[in-house]
Amino acid sequence: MTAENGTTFCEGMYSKLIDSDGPYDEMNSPNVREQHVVHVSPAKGNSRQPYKLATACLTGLCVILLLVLVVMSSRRNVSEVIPDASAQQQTLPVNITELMEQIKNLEKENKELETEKDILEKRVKALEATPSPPRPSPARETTVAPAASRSPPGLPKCPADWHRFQDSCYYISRTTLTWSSSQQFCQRRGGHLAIIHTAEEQTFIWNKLVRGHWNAYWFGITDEKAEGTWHWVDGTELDMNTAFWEEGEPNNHIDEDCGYIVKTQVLNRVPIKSWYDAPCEMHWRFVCELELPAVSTTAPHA
Ligand SMILES: [Ca+2]
Ligand SMILES: [Ca+2]
Repeated sequence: MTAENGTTFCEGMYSKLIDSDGPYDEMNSPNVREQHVVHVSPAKGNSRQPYKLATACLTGLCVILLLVLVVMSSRRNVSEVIPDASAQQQTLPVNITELMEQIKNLEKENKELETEKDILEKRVKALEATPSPPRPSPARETTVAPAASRSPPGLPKCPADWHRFQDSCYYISRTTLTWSSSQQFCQRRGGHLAIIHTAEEQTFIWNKLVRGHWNAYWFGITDEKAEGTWHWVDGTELDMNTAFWEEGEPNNHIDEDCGYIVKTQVLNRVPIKSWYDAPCEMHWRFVCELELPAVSTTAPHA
């Protein structure tokens, strides 16, 4: 259907409507009526066609309007989204800058802490390498360990961190080693793993030990050479009358050839029942003994 035909149909429709309503007097005259009839005649063949056409026109208009609305609203949405995006773009760099700043600060702190750690480690190493200095005293005394054979006049004293009992000094380690490494540690300091001959000595040592869940300390006894026959590190055999094994020990439970003392949190445990045997390769703390050089004023070591 062409536009010309559409115009004709619309005019026809309009004329038909006027004709049916008949608002004007002149339209009632037979001439006018005749004239109108002539105009209407093209649509006369199908009386429903004008309504269809009007509907089509209106539908077309509606579609066009709808399209216009859709286009306008989409443009509006875009214009609304863009400011949000631009706002995010404005805030994002700020956040990133802040985060970068924080990362830089943390890296700096980490570096400082690492430097501090290195310094402390060096200090610890230096302290470990330096032999314990003698305690300052008004009366001049020599250190005991390296000069044991050269007995100075007067009463010898124990090095720092060593505890005096009768003629011996005892060192309670804070680190753990195997039994043989513990013995070597003590030997390097002029002593040996503790040899315990009396209940008093055993109690003295036990009182110096730190309590713990199962705090174990090697001392100088082993049955490595002959199973069940216990010898001290000086080669003498253990006198069973002055042995302080826990009940049921030693039991050589898992090939256990070295002796240790246990001090636990249980307060009713007693020092004279605190010896156990364990595999010598286990890492326990240990007790060193340093025998002081005999002087005339002190009794010889029992
Ligand atoms: Ca054994
Ligand atoms: Ca055992």
